[in-house]
Amino acid sequence: MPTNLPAEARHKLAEYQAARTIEEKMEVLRQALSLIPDHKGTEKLRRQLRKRLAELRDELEERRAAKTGGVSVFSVKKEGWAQVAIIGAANSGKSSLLKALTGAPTPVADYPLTTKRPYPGMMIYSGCEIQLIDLPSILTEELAETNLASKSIGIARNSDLLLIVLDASKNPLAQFDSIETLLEEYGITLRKKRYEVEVERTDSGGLRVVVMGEVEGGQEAVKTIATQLGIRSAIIKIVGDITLDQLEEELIRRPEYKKSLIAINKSEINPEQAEAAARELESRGFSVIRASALSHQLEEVKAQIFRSLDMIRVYTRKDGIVSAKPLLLKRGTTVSQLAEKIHREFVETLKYARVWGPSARVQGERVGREHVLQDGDIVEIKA
Ligand SMILES: Nc1nc2c(ncn2[C@@H]2O[C@H](COP(=O)(O)OP(=O)(O)OP(=O)(O)O)[C@@H](O)[C@H]2O)c(=O)[nH]1
Ligand SMILES: [Mg+2]
Repeated sequence: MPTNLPAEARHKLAEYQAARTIEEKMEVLRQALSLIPDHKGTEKLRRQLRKRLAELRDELEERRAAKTGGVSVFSVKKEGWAQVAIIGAANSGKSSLLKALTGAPTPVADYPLTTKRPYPGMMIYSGCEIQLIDLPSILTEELAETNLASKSIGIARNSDLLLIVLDASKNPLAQFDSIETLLEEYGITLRKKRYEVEVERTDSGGLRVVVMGEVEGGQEAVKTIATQLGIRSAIIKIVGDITLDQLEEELIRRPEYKKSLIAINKSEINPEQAEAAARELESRGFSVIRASALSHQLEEVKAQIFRSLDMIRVYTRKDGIVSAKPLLLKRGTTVSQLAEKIHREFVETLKYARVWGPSARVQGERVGREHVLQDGDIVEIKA
């Protein structure tokens, strides 16, 4: 077992999986933490659990505020077709970018930790409304976690894209590494995983392991880890190659993949450093853009945000008239998913659709429910 935990701690973690209410979960986590010995090998797990605890505490606070009719300053109403969360270390220029990209009023100042709550703004790009949310810094200038980090990350978790802002005039790579580490501790990964683990609990029948790929230690090792975590009866499907450390992480707390775009801001102050950092991050497979919130030439930043969302624009047509504004949809959306998005009842009555544009073989082609749409399509739904 990778982290080498005592049995009682393991059992507590298993109980956590089964806990239903927030209070229960918090109690079990507190107990688990007290049972995990304090040494190098358990450091990461302890940090992850403490963060989970912080998030649960935030959730509880929000619920209590909602019950008494209060509105938390930390809730943001989703507007527009997609949400982009702006995150980064203090003073990197997040608020300045929000202002420059959307015109929304948000406090900007030359001292750190100015932003104390989320500020939304609407970015218009080629007819699409995309909500950007400026968030309190998750790290100080010295790269220590701030006390609002869990709240900011909570909002980031629910967004479609993270715009990670680095300060080119300081130490952009160190900032990025600290941000990535902190996000991982909060269960968010910026790297697409090469494997997929699915646990389907069953009432009886013991453990069944289905592997399509290479698992360190083979099926027996998977069963051992699962049993130790209190999973006794389940079908565990693993697709791809995975180490036991990764498997354990998936079972204790599955990291969630988030799309990201890195903006190296203030790049006009130190263009060489900005360029070097950009190249390094690109070589690690990330999308990077050099930016300057002061330059106000942010068309390229807008375009890149739009591309990074990886969404498609689809226009609807009714009685021969094409909608002025497109709908923004996830790549891979089908005709029936589009119908559902327009109106729930539409899905049931949907007969066929006609499509003009990139996904049509002939213009005005008649297609079925499973037809996959492409950017720029015009669709008329026949119900
Ligand atoms: N030279 C230069 N200064 C910038 C740029 N972007 C922001 N600034 C300045 O950097 C300082 C911090 O900007 P903010 O936008 O408040 O930074 P923030 O990331 O929101 O910081 P906090 O919310 O305070 O943690 C301000 O003095 C801005 O004017 C840029 O591209 N170039
Ligand atoms: Mg700010």
